[in-house]
Amino acid sequence: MFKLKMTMAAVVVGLSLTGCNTSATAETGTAGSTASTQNLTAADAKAFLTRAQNEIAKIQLPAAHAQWSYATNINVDTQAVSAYMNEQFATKVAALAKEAARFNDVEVDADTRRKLDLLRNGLTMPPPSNPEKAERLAKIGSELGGMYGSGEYCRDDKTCFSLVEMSAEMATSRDYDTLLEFWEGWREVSVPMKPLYEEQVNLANEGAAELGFANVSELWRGKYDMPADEFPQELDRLWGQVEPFYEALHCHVRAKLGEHYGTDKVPQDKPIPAHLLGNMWAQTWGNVYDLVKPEQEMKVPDVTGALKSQGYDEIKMVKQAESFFSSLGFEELPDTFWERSMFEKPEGRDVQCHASAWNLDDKDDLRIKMCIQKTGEEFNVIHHELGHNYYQRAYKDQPLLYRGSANDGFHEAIGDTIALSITPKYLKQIGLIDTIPDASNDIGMLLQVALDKIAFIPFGLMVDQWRWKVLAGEVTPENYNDVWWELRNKYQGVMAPVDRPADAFDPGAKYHVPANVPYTRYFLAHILQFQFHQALCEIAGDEGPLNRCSIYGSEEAGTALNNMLEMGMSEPWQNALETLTGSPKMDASTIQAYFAPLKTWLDEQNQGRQCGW
Ligand code: X8Z
Ligand code: ZN
Repeated sequence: MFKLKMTMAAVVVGLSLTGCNTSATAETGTAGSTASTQNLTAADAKAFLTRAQNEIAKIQLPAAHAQWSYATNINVDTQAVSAYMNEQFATKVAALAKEAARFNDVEVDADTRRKLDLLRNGLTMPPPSNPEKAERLAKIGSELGGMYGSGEYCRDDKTCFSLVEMSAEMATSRDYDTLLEFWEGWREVSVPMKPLYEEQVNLANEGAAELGFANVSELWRGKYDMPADEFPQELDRLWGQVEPFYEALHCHVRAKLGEHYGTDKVPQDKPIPAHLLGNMWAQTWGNVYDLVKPEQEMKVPDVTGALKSQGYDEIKMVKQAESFFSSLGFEELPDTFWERSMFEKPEGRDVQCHASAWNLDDKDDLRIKMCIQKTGEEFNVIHHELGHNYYQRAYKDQPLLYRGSANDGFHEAIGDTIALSITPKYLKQIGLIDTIPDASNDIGMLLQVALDKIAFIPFGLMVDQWRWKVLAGEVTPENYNDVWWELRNKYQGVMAPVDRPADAFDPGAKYHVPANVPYTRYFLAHILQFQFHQALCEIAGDEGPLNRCSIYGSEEAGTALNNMLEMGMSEPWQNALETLTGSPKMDASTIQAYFAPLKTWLDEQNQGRQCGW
């Protein structure tokens, strides 16, 4: 759909602008009024949708180019143009969304109703119809994005560090104080975001109310082919399936970190200090594998080392990822992808390094934007981004309102699903390792995967637990930071390593908060990718355990995957899921099956330990 054409950045378009199409807004601003709905027919609805999609298509193209220019070159000029284009785009869509509401009581076929609904709830941060407010909302969106993208931490002696540099330190340093310095340092960037964020919430809630939503929280929760109020229970159900496993992992990791840093630094009855887990946000823990690995020697492929010793550069990493998709039967990426993508952090200008994938023209202008680091972790991110690109290309011939993923979790799951096939078997096939470790090494390999995938799940859940409360006005600015840490504690068992200053706005130090990218999608993706992987392994005829399966080279698996991708969002996500997996239900039991031997091992390790926090 329109907001998804750039996967992440499109969301930014969807949110940050406003528009000034005041006259359009004023004319159509009487959504649902009796006067405007009289005598409307199903044919009127279809005609309206044709016009709406044409109008959106026309404006989304220049908006996308403006957004790309800004994200790859942050300066005062690109910021002004992107804010303006975002404003135009969002105002247009908001006006059309109000027009769509005129058909609420008109009897129309299911396809027409679905498109009208998608139009109504398509924006992420809908602008109010008041043009000054719409303009302000767009400006705030661009400004917050710029503050994050150009953010850096400087020491008193004026040596400065980018997020990329600090992330590399967080991954590799084992020095408590260095980790703490960078952890605190990066969180200085978000302090000035707070008043802007607060203002943005209020403006977008005004826009949501004009569209008939109680608030933006309801709008966000309402995008899942089920009532908005039932969706959180669905998430609770899934989290309940994973929680015991997460607690076992947490218990083991805390014990091992306690051995390394001392139990005075890592108390064994409290949440884990957030700076010790190998990641700026403690969202993935794979980088501390060496501290928590089994005592018995285990061979776990060192992808970072292999990439280095084989002289992989950024382009070669992307080519290798492309070739996986090609082996499944997907067409190669176009020349323009290679010409226009940003693979490296350019010298001498600020850019938005947070990885994203784009389709600027909804046809073939596919690109990724990354500041690729030559690590195994980033090799996975490349697959993640290409998954977005192949999805975008698969649904490009759908009507504009159906150009998007079945639900947003699907978009985030595709590349990760492919990356789950980066198993020793595959690494040997492409020559990155020489021998496939035998089954006695599986616990090590499962632990490595779990540190990234299982550790992520509660983080993927808590970010929007916070935002939904904020967007619904249940949490007010005085409590933004405290509630953030309450949720970090509750779901992740992670705590701030030091008392946070009164003006801290720690949520703003996570990209998706200033960028307004909803986050529940990643929680869903972490459940879905295991379901997809299992289904594809079965289709590919790989009968080994799931953690050893690779679908590399299986055109049957590729075809099955493509059949789902091509549907875009033309049907409820439950149907898309059923198309690939045979079941319409999201289900974490595949995760339980995938990691079952590790769970047994963790439970043994944890015997005699006091778990929980
Ligand atoms: O933001 C991303 C992708 C782009 S959609 C790199 N991810 C989340 C994050 O980095 O926080 C992927 C997993 C979680
Ligand atoms: Zn993504």
